[in-house]
Amino acid sequence: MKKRMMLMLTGALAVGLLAACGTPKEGADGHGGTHQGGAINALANDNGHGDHGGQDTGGHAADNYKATFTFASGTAKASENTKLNVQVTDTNGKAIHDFEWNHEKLMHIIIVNKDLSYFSHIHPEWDGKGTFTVETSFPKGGEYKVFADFVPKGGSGTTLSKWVKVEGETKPQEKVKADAELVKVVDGKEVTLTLSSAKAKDETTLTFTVKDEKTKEGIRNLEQYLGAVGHVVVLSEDAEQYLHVHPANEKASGPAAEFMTAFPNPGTYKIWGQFQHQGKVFTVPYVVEIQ
Ligand SMILES: [Cu+2]
Repeated sequence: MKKRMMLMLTGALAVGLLAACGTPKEGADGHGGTHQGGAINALANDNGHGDHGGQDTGGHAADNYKATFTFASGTAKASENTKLNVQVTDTNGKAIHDFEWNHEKLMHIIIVNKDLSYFSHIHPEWDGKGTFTVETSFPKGGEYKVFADFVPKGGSGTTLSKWVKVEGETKPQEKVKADAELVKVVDGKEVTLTLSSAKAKDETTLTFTVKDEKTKEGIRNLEQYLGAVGHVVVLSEDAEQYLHVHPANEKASGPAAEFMTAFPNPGTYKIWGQFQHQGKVFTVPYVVEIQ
């Protein structure tokens, strides 16, 4: 709420504001940060091609935005409900109040922990005065990355992010390891992921095929989730690259759900597919190796 309500900034990120025009190695989310008046800011240079890949680096200063992430209580503690506030400004500090509806929401927030074993996709409320707010809780102490995904009015898809620190007992970090098999069972569904290419920079189709776990019948009545057949998030293993993914056919209803993306570089990526069936959203995670 107030600037003095500050978040802890991780050492690795206390490197100053990085995202001026075109900083290729920094990826989509302009994760450079600085302590400014006690709040944490993220600066975006992601514009113009927000729907394709995380290599959105060609931003111009005039198109850049900044997000400030704060916890209403000042700090966040593990297992406690915490109010997260997000404010968006242009790079001159002027508050942005107009956002486009995007996949049925004004803002999407994704939160992951350092080893990507934790994933949360939530939607904050807009207070009409400059602040998005959402209540959340973190399972353990440690570092989390918060991504805010939005479309400023007249602008294009923008993703801003920040590592935040949560107080409390931490859990040992595990390596993000590629899955031997891209078949997962979640909530009674068997979901298989196939990639049309495992090569960086290729326009790649991710196909999720959803079957009933027991009968192995394809599920043909997937419901619309956020205005499409599903929602997919892709992050590089260090969470520095947030890939934009869009459905190939929004109106599909299964058993196959196809999404388009492009992996910017070789490496390990985690993919979360989210689908809705019989009123319930289920999330299927995969880890893939891209050449
Ligand atoms: Cu969302």
